[in-house]
Amino acid sequence: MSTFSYTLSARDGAARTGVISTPRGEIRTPAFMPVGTAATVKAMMPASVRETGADILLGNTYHLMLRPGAERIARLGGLHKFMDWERPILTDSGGFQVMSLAGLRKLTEEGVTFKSHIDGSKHELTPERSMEIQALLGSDIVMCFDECPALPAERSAIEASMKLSMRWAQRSRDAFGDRPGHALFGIQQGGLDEELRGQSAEALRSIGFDGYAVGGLAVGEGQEAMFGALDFAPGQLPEDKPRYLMGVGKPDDIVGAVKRGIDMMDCVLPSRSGRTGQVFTRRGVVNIKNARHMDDPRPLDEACSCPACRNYSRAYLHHVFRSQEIISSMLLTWHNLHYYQDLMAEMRAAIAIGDFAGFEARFHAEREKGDL
Ligand code: PRF
Ligand code: ZN
Repeated sequence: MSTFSYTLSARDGAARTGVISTPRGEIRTPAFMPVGTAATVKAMMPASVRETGADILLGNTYHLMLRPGAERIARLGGLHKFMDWERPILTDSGGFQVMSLAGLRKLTEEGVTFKSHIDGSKHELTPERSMEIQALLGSDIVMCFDECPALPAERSAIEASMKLSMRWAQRSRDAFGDRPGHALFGIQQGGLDEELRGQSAEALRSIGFDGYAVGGLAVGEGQEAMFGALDFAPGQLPEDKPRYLMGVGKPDDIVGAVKRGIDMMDCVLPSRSGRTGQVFTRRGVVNIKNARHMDDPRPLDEACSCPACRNYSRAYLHHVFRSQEIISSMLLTWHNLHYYQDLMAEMRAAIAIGDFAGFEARFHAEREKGDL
């Protein structure tokens, strides 16, 4: 059985392109991972998600442990079979979602106890239980159990939280054990502070992981501050392992992150926005709800080859959105995911030929033209 590996094939400045090989298939990097929180990428069939160009999906420990339960998914043959996605799945470890979604919660050295946002029932997550749940799900890329404050926060709070997450990273490593073909990623914390980020990176490197995430960003600091941290954070992590920026972001965030050395990203934005009528195009954001689309025979994005753009007018998409037809969520989500995957493919191609600067200039120039 082949195991997990990362091959870097080209770099352009700090930007990199390569391939992560797993027993369930290859992940071309930079990669965007659509979010399939509840064992579905909402409004999309798995084969359609694949058609947009996705190599890997993200799933969530927090949601799946609460409903339908990790043991149940394991009895039913694991998450891949359960949701009919046979390619790689990365699962987040739950701590971040507990802190942002759960009701009453209590954080201790041991882990976190919390009340479910679904029915108020009481649960506990620890590094050990998170590793157990992610193994029950059959996740290909398992994330360490971590925790982070929203920004802005006191340096002392960021430091204490980072150090706790590093102790949890060691416990995650110990509990994960040796699982050929499955990877465990560490998560760097430390807010916007270069020294704390450096200490966190050092702690993770000395434990040793198959990949490294930059956590604790996109938590209220704004793009400029996030880019400021990304000017040093990826460079503190091992070069020969994938680097994953968690929970990012808008198309321009993604371009800026790749430019600074990030290889993987995930975000609910393209799928969630598809359901609220917000559409990402090469000319910027379009709101399909707007009355100006009512008589418009043109596609959403002239350069897009997704079914929403190939087969339908803006007038139709406006109509089904206004009528709250289910196909509206399906088509807009498909388009948004397709747009994100095209963006990743364009960046991979640009890095491969050493023209990321040219790509970036065209990306911004097209957006500046605006829609219409
Ligand atoms: N840690 C984990 N998941 C996350 C984050 C984190 O810091 C973020 C921060 N943007 C999103 N998702 N485990
Ligand atoms: Zn499209």
